[in-house]
Amino acid sequence: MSRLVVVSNRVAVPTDGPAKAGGLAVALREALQENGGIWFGWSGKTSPKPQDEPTMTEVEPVTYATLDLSRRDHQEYYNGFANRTLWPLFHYRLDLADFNRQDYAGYLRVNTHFAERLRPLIREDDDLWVHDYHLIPFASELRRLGVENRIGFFLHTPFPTMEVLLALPSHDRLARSLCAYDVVGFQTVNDLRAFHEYIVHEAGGEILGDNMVRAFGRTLKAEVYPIGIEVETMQRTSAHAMQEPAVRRLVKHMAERSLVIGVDRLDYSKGIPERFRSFERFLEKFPTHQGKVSLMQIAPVSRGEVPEYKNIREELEALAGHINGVYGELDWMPIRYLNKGYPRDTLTGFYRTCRVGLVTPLRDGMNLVAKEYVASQNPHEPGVLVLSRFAGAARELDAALQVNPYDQDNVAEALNRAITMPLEERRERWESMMAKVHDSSLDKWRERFLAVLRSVPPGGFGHG
Ligand code: GDG
Repeated sequence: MSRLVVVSNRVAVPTDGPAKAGGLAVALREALQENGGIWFGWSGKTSPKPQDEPTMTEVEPVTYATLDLSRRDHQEYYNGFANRTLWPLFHYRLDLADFNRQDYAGYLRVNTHFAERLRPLIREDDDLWVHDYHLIPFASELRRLGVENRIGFFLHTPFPTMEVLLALPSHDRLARSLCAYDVVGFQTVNDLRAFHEYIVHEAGGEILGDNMVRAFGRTLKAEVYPIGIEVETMQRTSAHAMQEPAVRRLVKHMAERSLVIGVDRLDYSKGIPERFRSFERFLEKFPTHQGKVSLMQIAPVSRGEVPEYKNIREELEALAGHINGVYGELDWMPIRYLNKGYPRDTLTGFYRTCRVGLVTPLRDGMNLVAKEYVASQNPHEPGVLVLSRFAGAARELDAALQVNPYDQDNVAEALNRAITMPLEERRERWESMMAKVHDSSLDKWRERFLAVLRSVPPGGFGHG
């Protein structure tokens, strides 16, 4: 079988230590190990004068090829266009999106430079799989350099509706470069629908049968591939994690009380301030829970150099302080806000210990935390998932208590229902969700995408 070349913004090089590798990194590494290949992308480091050639790390049968970024490229490509333009725009936050030509030029420059550096490493029959919004123009840059291999793309974030995308000054070029791929994968049918809308109404393209799209002089496949988690591993580790000191400490400390858990990168798309306010509303509306139910929010810092991320951090500190000040007692605090990360195994034990998983993003491509919470539950006594309807995961996890995260009363009522839900209903809902989590496991997601990519005829689906 042909080799696989994975391209992503960050590369999980095993020699950098296993602790950093998340579920996605493990799944992609496994795909590479099956047939051998290359994982190419940014090293995660900046340097004043980055070397021109990628640093190669061989861990048979995989080659990890990484490039450093200059301070300027890091600022314009990563902190700038990727995380201050595309990220907010794709999450429907036009109010936070910064449209800046210099950053856009930096984004294109890094994509071009990366494509030029990868070009000599590509063999004729390699299949390429590019990931996420940082690298949308990557395939068109490779095509310009004469690469005719199969190239697939997976977008981990939502794809916004046409009206939102049109606010991006370079929307045309971006959409055109998406069409340079042979297969484009989205998280949900909503994202695919939004892409179709743009193709038909803005690009003058056509939707053909069998999930094919024709636009900008190319034909490609655009489909839904909901991403998942390593279900069995999660189930196993969550049971073992109950013996971990951190988890035992938590269980002991809880005594007769119940915990609601939130776990998110500290990001405005995750709706954490709205969640804190909804929790306050819950205590106000259902005072019998005061002194008995706490929200434990784990939120490791993310993209700390971007101003909007600094602002949200300050907002959350003030909110948690306010709510704890008003409602807290000597021996009970309503919100435990932990601004740091925990090892993955410990996290699964936390999920299993907490009676409610509160996952309320304002917008999310999928949201793996929702699926991880479900997979980590004790089957005999599962907790309840309260899930935003704006998370991609809501399409599959319809047995969760679905909420509108903007509606504090709605979230407060769902929390009350979750805390008081009888065991039988908890089990029924959990079994239904668990079946869905199994259906879209990380392995299945990867295998399905690669099978479709490998079925693309040599030279692509055709031009025109
Ligand atoms: C993007 C899309 C899409 C969090 N805190 C800790 C920790 N985490 C882990 C979680 C989970 C992962 O980070 C977060 O994944 P999400 O899916 O929830 O969100 P994003 O980071 O925004 O991911 C998203 C995803 O890509 C995949 O396509 O679902 O929509 O935005 O796995 O467990 N892990 C550890 N300690 C922590 O404190 N170890």
